[in-house]
Amino acid sequence: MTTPQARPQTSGGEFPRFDRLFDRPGRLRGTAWGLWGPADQLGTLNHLTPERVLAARGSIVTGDVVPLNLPLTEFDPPIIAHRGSIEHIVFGLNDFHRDDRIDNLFLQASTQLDGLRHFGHPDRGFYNDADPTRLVAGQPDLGIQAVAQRGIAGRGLLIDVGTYREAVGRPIDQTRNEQIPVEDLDATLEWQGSSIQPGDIIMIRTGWLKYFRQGPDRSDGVLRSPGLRQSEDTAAWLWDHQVSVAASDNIALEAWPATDSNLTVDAELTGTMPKSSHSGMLHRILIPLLGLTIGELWVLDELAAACTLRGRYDVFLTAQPLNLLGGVGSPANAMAIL
Ligand code: UVW
Repeated sequence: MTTPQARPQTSGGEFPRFDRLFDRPGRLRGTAWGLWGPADQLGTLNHLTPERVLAARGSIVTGDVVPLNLPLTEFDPPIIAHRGSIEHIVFGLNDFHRDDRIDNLFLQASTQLDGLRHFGHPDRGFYNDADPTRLVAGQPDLGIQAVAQRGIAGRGLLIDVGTYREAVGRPIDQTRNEQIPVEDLDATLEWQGSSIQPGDIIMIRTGWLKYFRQGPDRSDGVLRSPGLRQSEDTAAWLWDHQVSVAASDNIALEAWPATDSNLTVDAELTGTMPKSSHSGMLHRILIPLLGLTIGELWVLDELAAACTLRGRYDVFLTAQPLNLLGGVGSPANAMAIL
């Protein structure tokens, strides 16, 4: 089902900008569906062409390796209530042998990748018009195995908006769901002396994970994190830069909860679908309409320190999800090679 290295099927061969997606007819309007073929399962990962992976060699300077993953057991109790904590059982068949297994593993409970099954758009559906009845265990459609069988490797680019905002005297408020506009991302890139190249795996460091790991007061029981602004211009920015993956060190890439969002869906406005914690989420555009793989809870602090020292923010990046047929998400298994 996968279409590795698919070329965009567009008139004239040029890659359409976000606003051009709204010129597309009928069901395709405002979506990337069909751009990489009707059976495509990879979405923006198609930007990671062999030529771009090869060119990413140029980002390796010292060979230092920086893993970007939290422990699988990091959050106990779980950071999102319905994603339980793992139980790791080590046992032996005799005194001189050990095996182990994990029970209750929620694939998005720690540093993760969200695959294309994770969200559909309530008015439009799932990426490439996938049949929702097939998005179940044991079926391949939009499953994370398609990503695992391809692998994620290429040029990674850290966008350290957290440090930039501190440097300009406007620190991000880690205690609330502050919406970070794309203007701040552009300003960060300029401040770093970096620019995004097509196919980049971008890593947006807000500083939230570092703050959260210090154990802030959560006595009101509400999880909040700053993140990308919930607006169409954020989606356009990600699409027009042709990023292959957008990852971050916060809970949802976008601000959480999405209470200040200006994104609406008809199904909720007309009352055919009840509002929920997903109301207003940018996920509903990025994953199903644009086919963007998202990374969350990536550990970016050591990488940020190393990038500051070397004065450059591009790295060679790999992330290898579990080869799980029909998986919705996966531990990211991400690492940067400097
Ligand atoms: C949230 O919903 C907070 O994030 P995700 O489901 O993408 O992990």
